[in-house]
Amino acid sequence: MDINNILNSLEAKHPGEKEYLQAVKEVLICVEDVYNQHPEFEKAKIIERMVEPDRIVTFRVTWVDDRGEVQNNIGYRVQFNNAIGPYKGGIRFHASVNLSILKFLGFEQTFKNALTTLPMGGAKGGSDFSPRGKSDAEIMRFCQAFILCLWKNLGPDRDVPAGDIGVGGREVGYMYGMYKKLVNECTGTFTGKGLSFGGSLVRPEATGFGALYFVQSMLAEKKDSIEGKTVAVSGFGNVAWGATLKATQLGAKVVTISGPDGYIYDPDGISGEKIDYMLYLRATGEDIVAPYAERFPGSTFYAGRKPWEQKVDIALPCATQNEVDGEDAKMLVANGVEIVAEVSNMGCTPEAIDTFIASHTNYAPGKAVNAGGVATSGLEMSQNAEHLQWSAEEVDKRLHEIMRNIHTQCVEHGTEPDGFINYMKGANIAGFMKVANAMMGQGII
Ligand code: 2IT
Repeated sequence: MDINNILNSLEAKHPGEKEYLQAVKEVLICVEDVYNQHPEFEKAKIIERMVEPDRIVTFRVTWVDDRGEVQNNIGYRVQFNNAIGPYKGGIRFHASVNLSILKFLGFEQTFKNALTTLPMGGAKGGSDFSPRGKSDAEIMRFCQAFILCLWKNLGPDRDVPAGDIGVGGREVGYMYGMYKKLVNECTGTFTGKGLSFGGSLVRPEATGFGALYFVQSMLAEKKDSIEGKTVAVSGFGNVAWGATLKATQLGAKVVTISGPDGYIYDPDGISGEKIDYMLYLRATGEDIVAPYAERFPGSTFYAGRKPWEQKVDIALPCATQNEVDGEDAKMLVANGVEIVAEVSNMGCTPEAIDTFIASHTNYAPGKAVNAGGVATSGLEMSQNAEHLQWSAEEVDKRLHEIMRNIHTQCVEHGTEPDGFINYMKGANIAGFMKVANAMMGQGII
């Protein structure tokens, strides 16, 4: 495989799609050696087929705001790859959403879902609609308008969306409600649904919980444990909340959270009612963390800064792509960080990853660390298909097993001759091999 050739021709076809090209480049570099050991992959043009989405649906979403004004947004669904199972992946509502971002997310989702061992293909969707400052009625009208444009492409064995940034239980409920009305079937075509209409216990917590189970495995591999460690978390949404809750339960101390306005440093640890306060902050819809410092004396708000300047044992990026850059990584390493586990998708820039790997810092990529979210979505699909609801213990036990299994796959494929575990390489090779083999088995399609 000639990586530069493939990347150059992709760039010529999709100029300016920088996040997508970044995600593809990371995977190609990691899988180059194993790919070259399989001439049959080259013959079947597996890489060339894998890097292009199967299908992209783009549509205009028109809705009316509370002032009676007509609003237009762009909606997308990128159905990336269904070699392993139905298209599966979240929906993101954020002003920054564009095709490059959704293609990178759909591409990553394909390998992440393969790592879960559950039968799910990869997809992602969303809109440049910004939920910030919108009323509940506006959110509902937008969700309904979005689904009116997309519903024909969805189905329990075709494409199953879920939440992502800007899409939580409320938005999934509104979208699923409209979907159900249109198809007149209760097949559970969304995951992350409310508990009373087919949702799974533990799904809201699952991304953060799964990430901490993964971190526990990383520490166990080093004969260490999480108890007493200090943790920097970024973000303050659903994922940051679940991660903070589980880290605290396991005896670690979370000292930061962040928002677009800056970050909070709380040396006493973010525990108890402070964790609940994150939900309150999110529910205000203002997208700021500054009020935390007024509410909890002893904590400090640093405007316009990122938490990576604090000295911590574990860094958990839980906000968005490329939130840890080369400079942040240097600061973390200089301060002796032991583990960097991406909970956001592609949370670290390539420069940051190079810094971690060069210093032999244990860095693990989002597609392994945050796979507990979509894995639990897979468990929600199973429950819907058998028309049953499992107990929280049952779901949590399976989530724990899945995360341990993903860690094992990373160690198996990512351990270097000197014993250093390159989790990025391990996750990419393990995910790639599963998707490649599934594609090979189904012929040239
Ligand atoms: O990035 C992700 O894995 C998600 N947003 C969750 C996707 C899902 O289908 O649960």
